[in-house]
Amino acid sequence: MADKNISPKLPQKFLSDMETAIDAKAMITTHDDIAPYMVEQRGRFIGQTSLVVLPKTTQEVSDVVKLCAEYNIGIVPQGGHTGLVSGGIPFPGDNAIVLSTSRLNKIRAIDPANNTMIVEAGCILQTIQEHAAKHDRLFPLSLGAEGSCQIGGNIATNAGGINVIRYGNTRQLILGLEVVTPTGEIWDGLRALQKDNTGYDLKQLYIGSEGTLGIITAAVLQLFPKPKEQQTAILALRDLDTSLPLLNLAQAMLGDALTSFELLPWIGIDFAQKHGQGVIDPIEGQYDWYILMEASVAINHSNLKDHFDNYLETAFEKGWIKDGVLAQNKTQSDCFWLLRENITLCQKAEGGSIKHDISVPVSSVPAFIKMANEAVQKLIPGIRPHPFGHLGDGNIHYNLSQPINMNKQDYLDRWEEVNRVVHDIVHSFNGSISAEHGIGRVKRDENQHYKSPIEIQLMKSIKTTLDPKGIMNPGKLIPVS
Ligand code: 2HG
Ligand code: ZN
Repeated sequence: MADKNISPKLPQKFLSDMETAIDAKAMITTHDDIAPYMVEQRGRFIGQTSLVVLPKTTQEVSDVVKLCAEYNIGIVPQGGHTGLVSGGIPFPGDNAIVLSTSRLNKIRAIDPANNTMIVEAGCILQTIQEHAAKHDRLFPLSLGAEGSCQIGGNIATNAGGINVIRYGNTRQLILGLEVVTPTGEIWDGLRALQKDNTGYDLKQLYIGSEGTLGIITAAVLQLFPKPKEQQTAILALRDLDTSLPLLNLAQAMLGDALTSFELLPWIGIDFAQKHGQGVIDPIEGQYDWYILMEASVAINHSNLKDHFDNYLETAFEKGWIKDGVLAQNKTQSDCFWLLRENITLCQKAEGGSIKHDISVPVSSVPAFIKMANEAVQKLIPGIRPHPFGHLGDGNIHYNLSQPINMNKQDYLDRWEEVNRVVHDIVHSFNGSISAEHGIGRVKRDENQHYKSPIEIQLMKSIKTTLDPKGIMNPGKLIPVS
């Protein structure tokens, strides 16, 4: 039942109609119970709403949306709440409710012969990976938050992760979608087809639309044969410039088997060792740059290890790497990935961190890093660049830890100014200011700044055509005035 914490902005009639549309138990209305849905990952913003609904079926989602459309109330879809751009919370003044997909969490079907699986939006990514594995299949989307992020959110944000070099972004892993439109209609596009050339590819419009065009309620996922053999290594680089020839050599000597090629800086390894739990740096000594790479094949007796050994030997001979460790077993490779995970997690422990999730052509990554490092040092002497991430995709998390003795808030107050300097450099490489985290609210204005007027205009016309009342995730991705 609605209680006194309901904001006066939500009409009483709307709330009682909502109770008819979905079970009252699926409505969260008290301040304390709403609070966890309002705190976003990075803790930069606190959302505000007086209602969170948790529908259990697509029909219930449709009923909720119809009601919101009738009363002109905004809807912010929220999945596992692991997003990094404040796309999943309503901002004060948005007059929006939150629709959590958490209870929409059935695996509807798996068809191993077709290499597909149909899942609902609220399924946890790791649950999906495990279910596919039970059927000797791989769902290759993999990222740090996989234990709690939901596939609906992954699709809505076109998530990337550590296997993109081999399998592509989420966009490449989806064959069909079920979507509730902003008028509450249900579009059943759950087709499990490899070929479907029947006009505009609507699913691709929804993928990456960050909840601004409708609510994804289910999806057909593309599965792959499960890898039978895997090799993981950490390499210490001679310098940043050798990262590119090393990548190209891996592509030449390991071919399609290459699944991850991640850049790690010493500062990240240092933070991870200082603040992480159970983190081990497998390489003795200290180098400025490292690569964590993995290769896998889906057949037995593939000689992958021999190919990998040859690769490492060649890299040594050329002088591109100074040291390298090949994981001897699964425990050791898990250890390498734990280090990688802690590079993400341990930035927090070193004070303020100004973030960028950029991409440039792979061949420009070293030049970008050098140019950006120089520019930010000039802007804030003592700033500690912490660039890491998916080098194989040209996607670097160009994060900047605060100078050691600077006040954290004074540093964070310079967020936009620093972003502009870094993004101008990204732009000069014809890169992207959001490679895999999306735009949300955090990068909305910055996105407008860099995209051409025609691109913005096309995006706006799509938004206003599909969501004329502007109720879907208001204020995110693209502002419509
Ligand atoms: C990763 O690759 C994530 O670990 C998070 O995308 C990156 O901390 C970040 O900015
Ligand atoms: Zn990443």
